[in-house]
Amino acid sequence: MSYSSVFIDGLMGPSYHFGGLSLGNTWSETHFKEISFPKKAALEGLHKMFEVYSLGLHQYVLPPVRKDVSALFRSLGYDHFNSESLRELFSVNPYFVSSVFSSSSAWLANIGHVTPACDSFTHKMNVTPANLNYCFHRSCDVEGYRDLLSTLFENCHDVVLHRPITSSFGDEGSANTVRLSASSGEGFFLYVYGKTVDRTYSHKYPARQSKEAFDILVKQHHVSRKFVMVQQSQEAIDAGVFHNDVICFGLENLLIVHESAFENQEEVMSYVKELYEETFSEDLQVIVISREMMSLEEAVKSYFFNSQLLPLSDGGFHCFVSTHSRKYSALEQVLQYIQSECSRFSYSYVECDESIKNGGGPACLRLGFVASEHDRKLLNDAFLLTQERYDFLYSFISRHYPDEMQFEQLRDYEFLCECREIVDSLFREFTL
Ligand code: SUG
Repeated sequence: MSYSSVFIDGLMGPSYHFGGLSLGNTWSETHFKEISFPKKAALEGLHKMFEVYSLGLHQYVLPPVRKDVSALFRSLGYDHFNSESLRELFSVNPYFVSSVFSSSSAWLANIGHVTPACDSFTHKMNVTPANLNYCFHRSCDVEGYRDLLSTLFENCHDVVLHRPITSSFGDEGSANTVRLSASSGEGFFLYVYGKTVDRTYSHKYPARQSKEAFDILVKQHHVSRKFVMVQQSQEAIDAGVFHNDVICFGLENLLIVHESAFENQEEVMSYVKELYEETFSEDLQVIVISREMMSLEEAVKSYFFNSQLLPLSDGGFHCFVSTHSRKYSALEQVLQYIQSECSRFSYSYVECDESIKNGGGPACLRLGFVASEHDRKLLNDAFLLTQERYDFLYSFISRHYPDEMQFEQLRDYEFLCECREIVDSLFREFTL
């Protein structure tokens, strides 16, 4: 059976802003309260989707998650969402209001896990939404994600959609998974965790992803035996690597990783390579970017490792590097080195500056997985990106989204109601 790649991106919402909500994500901390540009943010994301679609790949687009704001206000102790309760909540703790109106649902790499049918003993695609328990604002998206995923897969009778893993164990979705594969298409997963229950950590930043969540996931999805659990280096987490996709990426038989990504990196990498090669009798190419070539600090600041790697029909890899990464002097050398090691590697630039200011590069913006033709054709067409859909969304966003937003507008009831109305209209346009 043939499998092809599917990419699902979310649209940035109209109240996109910089709330400083993510401890350990140095981007979010740095840009706290800066003026944001919601229209620009949404159009940049849409443009990236169009670039993927233009390469002939299957690209889907989800509207921003629609949150039950009244229920969220009730959970925070207020009977209703109205101008009085908003004013009061904002003066008590603006963090709550910022969390409820955050557009974090656009970072779809965190929406959940998809194990394709070919990698599961069930021979079915298994899907688990992430619990995103680390940050309150992200946990506000979980119900909405579940609804969107159910709608996306509603015609796929063979797909198993699970409940999120218990929130006792942090799970941040596919941002901490790298799916490599053999030429047969069979997958080989790297599950990268930052913490386990039996150790206490006293470092600068807490880790988000727990090993226990992966233990549960492997069992729940009946993942076939080809996977390795790898521990993120605490040094990297403390430098701002809050997800593995900030320091490592890969596809098929290519893995690109910074020297400081994992604990005991050399041993771990030789084990991964050995196991992959033993399993498939094929070579795994591991390209390690040394600190000398790009320091850990520069890896985080440039966000290069969050480039989006795509498979080309001629067997090559194409990488969307953010224009932001270009500002860093080490980038050129890194790209030249990768190309000298892997002749199938090409790249071009995409702009996603607004998203990056909150720590979301090209790869954060998408959930990527492979699906059999049978499963893919059953995905809900309401979300399929086509030229027509792109044109419609482009004009809708250009007409309706606010050009800019000040943090203080989070106390403006009328403004927030307008933002909700924009999301409601988008849902109607998607016929949801
Ligand atoms: O969870 N930023 C997101 C960025 C997610 C990036 N995803 C991946 N690496 N896959 C986060 O930290 C910041 C929101 C704010 O501060 O307003 C935020 O949620």
